[in-house]
Amino acid sequence: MPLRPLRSLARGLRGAAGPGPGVLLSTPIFYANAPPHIGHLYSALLADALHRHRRLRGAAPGRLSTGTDEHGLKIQQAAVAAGVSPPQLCAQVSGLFRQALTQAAVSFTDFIRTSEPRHQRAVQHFWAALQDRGALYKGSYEGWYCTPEECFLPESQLADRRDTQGRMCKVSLETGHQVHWTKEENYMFRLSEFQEPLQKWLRDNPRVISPVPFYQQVLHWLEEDLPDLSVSRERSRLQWGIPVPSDPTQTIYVWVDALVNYLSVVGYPETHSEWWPAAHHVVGKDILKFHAVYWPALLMAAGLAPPERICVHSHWTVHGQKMSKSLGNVIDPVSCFGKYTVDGFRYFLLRQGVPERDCDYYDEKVVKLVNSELADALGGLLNRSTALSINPSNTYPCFSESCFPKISDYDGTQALSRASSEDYELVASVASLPLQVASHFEGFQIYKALECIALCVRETNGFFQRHKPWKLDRKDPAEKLWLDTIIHITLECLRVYGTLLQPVIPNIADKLLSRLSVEPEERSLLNLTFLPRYNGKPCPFEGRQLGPDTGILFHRLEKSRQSQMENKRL
Ligand code: ME8
Repeated sequence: MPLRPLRSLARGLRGAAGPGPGVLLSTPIFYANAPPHIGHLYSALLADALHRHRRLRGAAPGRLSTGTDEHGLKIQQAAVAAGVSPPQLCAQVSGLFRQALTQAAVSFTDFIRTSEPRHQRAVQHFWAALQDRGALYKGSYEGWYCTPEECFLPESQLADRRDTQGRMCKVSLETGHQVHWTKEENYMFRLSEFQEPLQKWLRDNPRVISPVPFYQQVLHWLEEDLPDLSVSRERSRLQWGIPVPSDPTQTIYVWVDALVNYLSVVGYPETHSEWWPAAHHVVGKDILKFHAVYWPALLMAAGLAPPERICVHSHWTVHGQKMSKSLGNVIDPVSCFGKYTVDGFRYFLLRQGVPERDCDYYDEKVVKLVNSELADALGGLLNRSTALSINPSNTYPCFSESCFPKISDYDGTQALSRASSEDYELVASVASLPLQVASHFEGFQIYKALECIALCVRETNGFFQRHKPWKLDRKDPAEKLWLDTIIHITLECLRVYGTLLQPVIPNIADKLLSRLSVEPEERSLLNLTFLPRYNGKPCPFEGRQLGPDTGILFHRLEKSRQSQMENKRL
């Protein structure tokens, strides 16, 4: 049976995913015109899990930035509609985002609001750098402007529709939002000059955009025409924004303003070089062009390097439909925390969300997944393996080499050996799990990491079930050795799962590791050695008293009343 040597595990972890320099991880900054929904939360959770995983791997301290995008016509109009001033609307909505992300245990180190003076300074400095380097010119611009998307759209991205009064109008093909003909004097950015430098940047850095289909999509865009970009609006039309430094009749385009947030958080223009360009942006596919075409070009034009990495994810739909205020199907994350707990909901989004494709949300799916994987499989395993009936001393029991000899030493003659080939397979799977998980995190495939862990949890339940430790007689010395070995292996597996799950379900992982009496300094991914006794090394946990919290790890969720009723109606 091919087995991976367990010894190489720690070395492998250090090599493939060991300590690295600190990076700035970022979420998009969210428009402050409406409260957060689960799509925003998903972006933030992906970034948070990556940030926590890096920290556990012993990388130099990094940063995780998030915040709110507060300028532009969209916000100006939303404030008018709400009967409040733009600053009032922004303060209120920004507070909701901060609260929801904090409640979700997103471990952000920076929260930026684009209305802050530090950001205004950074944007104006960035603008001046573009101007000094000849990247801007004044021109007359006309085209179809889509306010909800805050950009001009070419004819190829438009369709003809009738509005609510039956009049013909033009709408964005992708979002269905109405566009308006706009003609004005603007500052233009020489984007067209960056077509080749952008292509070269992508060719030289094939891993800069993940997953691969999005990388290819950007390369494809760069084969098409790349016209110059309008980067300001007339102040008479847009007052809620940062003025162009040398021309108070113009307001800086909201996307230039917003993208510079990634520099403002690291102290541009003074201290950014401590971090830049070690920036990893997590973004939704809807804003890929802004991050993978406009942003790197703007940076190059201002004399800075493009970001190191762009991690792109697709969208959540709800019952197969796009989430929208008008459809009334927007899912509020805070109510989800109430229904499924913070960790339950974090687990669901990260386990089910696949960056390459859109994912559909419905309540029953959350209940089913979280009950089966967190309550039954993981919680059940902990509960069964720590039950006082089979482990009355409530300690981490000892491993016996004679019951579970190392495969290379095993000649089939040891009388006490009770291990089967499936057991050795389990040990091999769990031994290789930390490396697998690290490589899935590296590849921005957190859902795959969770899939691998869930599979191992299932295998461990199978191991426990197969050997029925509750039937072994603790008074018989030979049986006791085997009983303790079964529990030892199970707790070792649980220790690995708890350690690996910390970036995704920090509260549950903490409870699990505390129950196993794993100290905070023993929870790093760097020193994670599974089942050292199997390799003839001492196990620091053997004989330790288990933690005092014997409560249920995760309570099964009830199906919500509403979804029960919906099911009956179907
Ligand atoms: O675009 N599913 O802000 P925004 C998954 N302010 N993720 C979703 C989603 C969905 N259904 N809907 C939104 C903006 N998102 C700009 C960004 S950055 C310099 C400026 C996530 O409030 C996804 O990450 O519209 C998307 O890119 C982001 O929220 C857009 O948020």
